Amino acid sequence: MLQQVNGHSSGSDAQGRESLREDLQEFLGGEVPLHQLDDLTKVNPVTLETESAKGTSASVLRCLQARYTADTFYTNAGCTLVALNPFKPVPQLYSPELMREYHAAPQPQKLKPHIFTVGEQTYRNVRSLIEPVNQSIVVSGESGAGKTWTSRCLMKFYAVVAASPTSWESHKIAERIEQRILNSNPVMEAFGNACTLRNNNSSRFGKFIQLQLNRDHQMTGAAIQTYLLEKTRVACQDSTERNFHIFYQVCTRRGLQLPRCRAEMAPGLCRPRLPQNPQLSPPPRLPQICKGASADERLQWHLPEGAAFSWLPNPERTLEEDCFEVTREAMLHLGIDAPTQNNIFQALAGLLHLGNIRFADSGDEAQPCRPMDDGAVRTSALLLRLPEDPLLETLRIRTIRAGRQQQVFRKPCSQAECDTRRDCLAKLVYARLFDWLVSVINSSVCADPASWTTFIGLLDVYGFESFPHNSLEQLCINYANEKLQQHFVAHYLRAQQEEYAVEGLEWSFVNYQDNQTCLDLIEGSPISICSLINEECRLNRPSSAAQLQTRIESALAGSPCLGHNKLSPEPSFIVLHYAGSVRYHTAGLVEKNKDPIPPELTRLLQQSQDPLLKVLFPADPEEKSQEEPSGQSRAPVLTVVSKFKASLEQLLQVLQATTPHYIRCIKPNSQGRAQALHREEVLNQLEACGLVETIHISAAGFPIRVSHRTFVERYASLRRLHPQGSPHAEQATLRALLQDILHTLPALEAATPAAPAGATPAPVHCGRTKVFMTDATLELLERGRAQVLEQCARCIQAGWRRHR
Ligand code: AOV
Ligand code: MG
Repeated sequence: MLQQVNGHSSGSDAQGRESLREDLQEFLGGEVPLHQLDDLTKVNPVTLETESAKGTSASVLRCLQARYTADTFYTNAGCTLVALNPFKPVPQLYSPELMREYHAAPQPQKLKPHIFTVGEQTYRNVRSLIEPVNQSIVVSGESGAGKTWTSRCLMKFYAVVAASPTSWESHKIAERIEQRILNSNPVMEAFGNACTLRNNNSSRFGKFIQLQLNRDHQMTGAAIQTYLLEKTRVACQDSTERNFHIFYQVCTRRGLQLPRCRAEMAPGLCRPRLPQNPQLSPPPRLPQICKGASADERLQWHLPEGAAFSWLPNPERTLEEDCFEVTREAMLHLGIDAPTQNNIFQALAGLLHLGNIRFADSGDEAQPCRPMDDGAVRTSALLLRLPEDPLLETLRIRTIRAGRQQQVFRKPCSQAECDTRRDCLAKLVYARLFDWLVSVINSSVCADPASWTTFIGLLDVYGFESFPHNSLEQLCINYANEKLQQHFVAHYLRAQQEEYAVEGLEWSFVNYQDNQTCLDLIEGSPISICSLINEECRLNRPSSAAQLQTRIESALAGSPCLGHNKLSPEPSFIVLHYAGSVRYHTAGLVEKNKDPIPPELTRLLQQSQDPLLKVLFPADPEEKSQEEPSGQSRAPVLTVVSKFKASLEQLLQVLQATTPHYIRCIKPNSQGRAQALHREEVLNQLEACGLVETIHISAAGFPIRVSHRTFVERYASLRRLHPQGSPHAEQATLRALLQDILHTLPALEAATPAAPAGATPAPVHCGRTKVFMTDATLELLERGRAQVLEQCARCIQAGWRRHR
């Protein structure tokens, strides 16, 4: 430990250690003896809430910094767990042994703060009386903070602690459900993640995974719901970013060294293929080198070495996420066989070639644009198994219906329109492919509805982001983060305070930061940013980016969350989000929100001879008339924003029907460097997410609340341990019974071996309709109950023996 602290200090060892001590002293408000330093930084006897009374952002920051310096990445902060991104492999923190240790601990909260504490607490809640029984873990934090990593680790945790023992009997590895569920990660990340300025492995879609548990609380399946994939990335990438990982994978990094952490992510790769007893099997050998596509495959997909693709920026930059073999193995385990995979990769190669199609203006409005490279058209048609001429025709010529007779007109597109149609075709194929993959994964991992009773939901969405250029994608992403922040505020801060007041509990109110004003600005009615963008789509009028900016700024001028937009060379508006201010550019916003799909494109894809595209684009059941009006259908078209809003609302409904647990991921620095904590950046994140208020409230709060009746029903038996009070349970009132049970608490506590002398009594409060308590009190009651049940079982056994 001493070495670690020394090793991390930048100046001389003694100096670094001394400054750490000073920080801690300031934080704790007292002298810290050197010998305690190790304890403080390593074991974390100081959870943040013990300091709540004097806790400020600065003191919280100091505590986190001291812990980070000592390689302690998790810290309790009231009802949330703060997770600092180590930005380096820490394999010992995520070993199955450690998972089992947290799972077996009588009181996991007493162990070092960890995501496994949250995982275990959540799991125990499923088995306890607390309503609602279904649980969710909401992992939040800005882009690159570690949300996806955390939710992946939690999935592994449940795969270990909630594994169903019976599935070992099966003879095929693919039948182990936990492994299959874990295999969904590399596949979804290959197709849905990409390297951005903020994160090399940035999630470009939101994910809510429901881990389904049976009556014995074993994982029997899962259901994955995804949210708004950033499909524009297929056809348009910032020059400093990349396309989705899968495109780089098919182009193959042969011989890519597979880092250990990546290898662990691929359960299929790391496990022996034959069923073996987990206790007896030798540790799996990890592959050292990642295999790419074979020369034959590359030939078949027309991806020769060194080929340049305009939709594949920065191909020279190899990431650990580029391992094709991991994706293929995982797909295989999910039931996507080699021929189907081959088909998928061929289609992806077809999209890459599609991206190389360039058009030159014909110089005559009546003449369609000329493709600059016939090879690209030919190859993409070949790989997508589309007829070449209709492909070219669809990209270059728009069909319009007009007049009373609905006459069909064919209008050559401008060069820019051709580009848009090409991009649209790629987005259409990729988005359908992604959705199809999700449905295939779901059908592979989803349990029969009769076989599960409860679930634990894990939410991992794209984190808050602000780039030099932000568009509709960022607006939606940040809107989702605002919604989640509100859920957090509503759930923990407001609900807790309000309920205390209703139940007549003493409470000193804390001011909390509400983000309703910002949400009103984004989604409120009648006028908000969303409604104004939707309105532009509905009116379908030509309007410039500058006009949209003016409309937003004048209609919403009264909102305190609309920033002052000065010195902007491009039309834009500024939103002051809870996590920081973001400038959104208005150019292209309306078009992106409309997301028009020319019907000719869909019809073209329906002509494909490719078995996969045939599934993705089935022919219309009843063949409609040949041509449809382009762009102006009669039914109100749902905009991207409206669809996203509806799906978010659905998600929040699901979350609201569960008991939520929160993990706040914090990014110690924006460069992704290990052992570097930038105070300013961390402070911003702490303040933005209202962490200090959370600590205040949770420290004095009682997170467990149970109705009087449920409480009495569950714990009435405790009165047997320490009989007193109302002798005739049947006649006693609910209140009296309740009091009797509560009276057993001191005795229960005294009987706890671990209870230190003079410990404060277990905190519990009896409100008007509910009993309020802390996790510790719940544990105490549950232990007492288990003791009584055991005594009863012994009595019954003894009586039974006597009767024989
Ligand atoms: P995110 O999910 O929060 O961003 P990730 O979970 O992808 O962020 O984390 C970013 C990177 O940080 C990972 O690829 C790892 O390299 C590293 N990392 C995170 N947590 C750990 C950990 N516990 N141990 C070691 N390395 C870690 V985004 O998806 O961009 O919002 O949209
Ligand atoms: Mg992520």
